[in-house]
Amino acid sequence: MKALVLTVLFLLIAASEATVYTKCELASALKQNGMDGYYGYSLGNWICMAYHESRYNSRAVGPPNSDGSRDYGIFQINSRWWCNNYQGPTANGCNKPCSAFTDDDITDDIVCAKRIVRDPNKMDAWVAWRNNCKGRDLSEWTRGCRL
Ligand SMILES: [Ca+2]
Repeated sequence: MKALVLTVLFLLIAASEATVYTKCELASALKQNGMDGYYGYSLGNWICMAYHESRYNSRAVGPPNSDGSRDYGIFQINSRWWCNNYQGPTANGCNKPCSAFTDDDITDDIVCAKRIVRDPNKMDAWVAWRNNCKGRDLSEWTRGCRL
Protein backbone atom coordinates (compact mmCIF):
# COMPACT_ATOMS: atom_id res chain seq x y z
CA MET A 1 0.00 0.00 0.00
CA LYS A 2 2.78 2.36 0.90
CA ALA A 3 4.48 1.64 -2.43
CA LEU A 4 1.24 2.37 -4.26
CA VAL A 5 0.82 5.70 -2.46
CA LEU A 6 4.38 6.64 -3.31
CA THR A 7 3.86 5.67 -6.94
CA VAL A 8 0.71 7.77 -7.18
CA LEU A 9 2.48 10.69 -5.54
CA PHE A 10 5.36 10.39 -7.96
CA LEU A 11 3.02 10.32 -10.96
CA LEU A 12 1.17 13.39 -9.69
CA ILE A 13 4.43 15.26 -9.27
CA ALA A 14 5.68 14.15 -12.70
CA ALA A 15 2.41 15.17 -14.34
CA SER A 16 2.42 18.63 -12.78
CA GLU A 17 6.03 19.38 -13.62
CA ALA A 18 6.13 22.09 -16.24
CA THR A 19 8.76 23.47 -18.50
CA VAL A 20 8.82 27.14 -17.75
CA TYR A 21 11.27 29.14 -19.81
CA THR A 22 13.10 32.19 -18.61
CA LYS A 23 12.67 35.32 -20.68
CA CYS A 24 16.14 35.01 -22.21
CA GLU A 25 15.89 31.25 -22.84
CA LEU A 26 12.74 31.83 -24.82
CA ALA A 27 14.19 34.85 -26.62
CA SER A 28 17.15 32.73 -27.71
CA ALA A 29 14.96 29.83 -28.88
CA LEU A 30 12.65 32.13 -30.84
CA LYS A 31 15.51 33.96 -32.46
CA GLN A 32 17.14 30.68 -33.52
CA ASN A 33 13.85 29.73 -35.14
CA GLY A 34 13.58 32.92 -37.17
CA MET A 35 10.96 34.77 -35.14
CA ASP A 36 12.83 38.07 -34.82
CA GLY A 37 11.16 40.25 -37.42
CA TYR A 38 8.89 37.46 -38.67
CA TYR A 39 5.99 39.05 -40.56
CA GLY A 40 7.25 42.43 -39.33
CA TYR A 41 7.12 41.60 -35.61
CA SER A 42 10.26 42.13 -33.56
CA LEU A 43 11.36 39.54 -31.00
CA GLY A 44 9.94 41.66 -28.16
CA ASN A 45 6.43 41.15 -29.52
CA TRP A 46 6.72 37.38 -29.33
CA ILE A 47 8.29 37.36 -25.86
CA CYS A 48 5.69 39.79 -24.52
CA MET A 49 2.89 37.72 -26.07
CA ALA A 50 4.18 34.42 -24.65
CA TYR A 51 4.57 35.97 -21.19
CA HIS A 52 1.03 37.29 -21.10
CA GLU A 53 -0.48 34.16 -22.69
CA SER A 54 1.31 31.40 -20.73
CA ARG A 55 3.91 32.95 -18.40
CA TYR A 56 6.45 31.08 -20.59
CA ASN A 57 4.99 27.68 -19.58
CA SER A 58 5.28 25.24 -22.49
CA ARG A 59 2.67 22.95 -20.90
CA ALA A 60 0.04 25.57 -20.17
CA VAL A 61 -3.58 24.64 -20.92
CA GLY A 62 -6.09 27.44 -20.64
CA PRO A 63 -9.60 27.20 -19.17
CA PRO A 64 -12.46 26.58 -21.61
CA ASN A 65 -13.30 29.53 -23.88
CA SER A 66 -16.91 30.64 -24.40
CA ASP A 67 -17.17 28.41 -27.49
CA GLY A 68 -15.87 25.37 -25.58
CA SER A 69 -12.44 25.42 -27.21
CA ARG A 70 -9.21 25.60 -25.23
CA ASP A 71 -5.81 27.20 -25.70
CA TYR A 72 -2.59 25.19 -25.56
CA GLY A 73 1.04 25.74 -24.74
CA ILE A 74 3.48 28.59 -24.58
CA PHE A 75 1.57 30.53 -27.29
CA GLN A 76 -1.88 29.35 -26.13
CA ILE A 77 -2.82 27.94 -29.53
CA ASN A 78 -6.59 27.56 -29.96
CA SER A 79 -8.32 24.22 -30.57
CA ARG A 80 -11.21 25.71 -32.55
CA TRP A 81 -8.96 27.01 -35.31
CA TRP A 82 -5.42 25.65 -35.13
CA CYS A 83 -5.14 22.23 -33.48
CA ASN A 84 -7.31 19.22 -32.73
CA ASN A 85 -8.07 18.29 -29.11
CA TYR A 86 -10.71 15.76 -30.18
CA GLN A 87 -13.31 17.52 -28.03
CA GLY A 88 -15.15 19.67 -30.54
CA PRO A 89 -15.16 21.18 -34.02
CA THR A 90 -11.81 22.37 -35.32
CA ALA A 91 -10.39 23.86 -38.51
CA ASN A 92 -7.02 22.43 -37.39
CA GLY A 93 -5.12 25.00 -39.41
CA CYS A 94 -1.75 23.77 -38.14
CA ASN A 95 -2.69 20.13 -38.77
CA LYS A 96 -1.61 18.98 -35.30
CA PRO A 97 -3.12 17.42 -32.20
CA CYS A 98 -3.21 20.07 -29.45
CA SER A 99 -1.04 17.76 -27.33
CA ALA A 100 1.83 18.70 -29.69
CA PHE A 101 1.66 22.15 -28.10
CA THR A 102 1.95 21.07 -24.48
CA ASP A 103 5.24 19.19 -24.64
CA ASP A 104 8.77 20.45 -24.05
CA ASP A 105 9.68 20.87 -27.73
CA ILE A 106 8.43 24.28 -28.85
CA THR A 107 9.70 23.90 -32.43
CA ASP A 108 6.30 22.88 -33.77
CA ASP A 109 4.59 25.53 -31.63
CA ILE A 110 6.75 28.11 -33.40
CA VAL A 111 5.82 26.71 -36.82
CA CYS A 112 2.14 27.03 -35.90
CA ALA A 113 2.56 30.57 -34.48
CA LYS A 114 4.12 31.57 -37.80
CA ARG A 115 1.10 30.16 -39.61
CA ILE A 116 -1.28 32.04 -37.29
CA VAL A 117 0.43 35.40 -37.80
CA ARG A 118 0.17 35.02 -41.58
CA ASP A 119 -3.63 35.25 -41.26
CA PRO A 120 -5.25 38.69 -41.79
CA ASN A 121 -5.54 39.35 -38.04
CA LYS A 122 -1.78 38.91 -37.71
CA MET A 123 -0.76 39.16 -34.02
CA ASP A 124 -4.19 40.50 -33.06
CA ALA A 125 -5.09 36.78 -32.97
CA TRP A 126 -3.56 36.87 -29.48
CA VAL A 127 -5.81 38.91 -27.20
CA ALA A 128 -3.15 39.12 -24.51
CA TRP A 129 -0.75 40.61 -27.05
CA ARG A 130 -3.32 43.18 -28.16
CA ASN A 131 -4.08 44.15 -24.58
CA ASN A 132 -0.55 44.18 -23.18
CA CYS A 133 2.03 44.49 -25.95
CA LYS A 134 0.61 46.07 -29.09
CA GLY A 135 2.04 49.48 -29.89
CA ARG A 136 4.19 49.60 -26.73
CA ASP A 137 7.90 49.98 -26.17
CA LEU A 138 8.94 46.33 -26.02
CA SER A 139 12.66 46.80 -25.46
CA GLU A 140 12.43 45.45 -21.89
CA TRP A 141 11.46 42.01 -23.24
CA THR A 142 14.88 41.36 -24.70
CA ARG A 143 16.94 43.51 -22.36
CA GLY A 144 19.84 41.72 -20.70
CA CYS A 145 19.66 38.71 -23.02
CA ARG A 146 22.68 37.59 -25.01
CA LEU A 147 21.17 37.03 -28.43
CA1 LIG B 1 5.52 21.23 -29.10
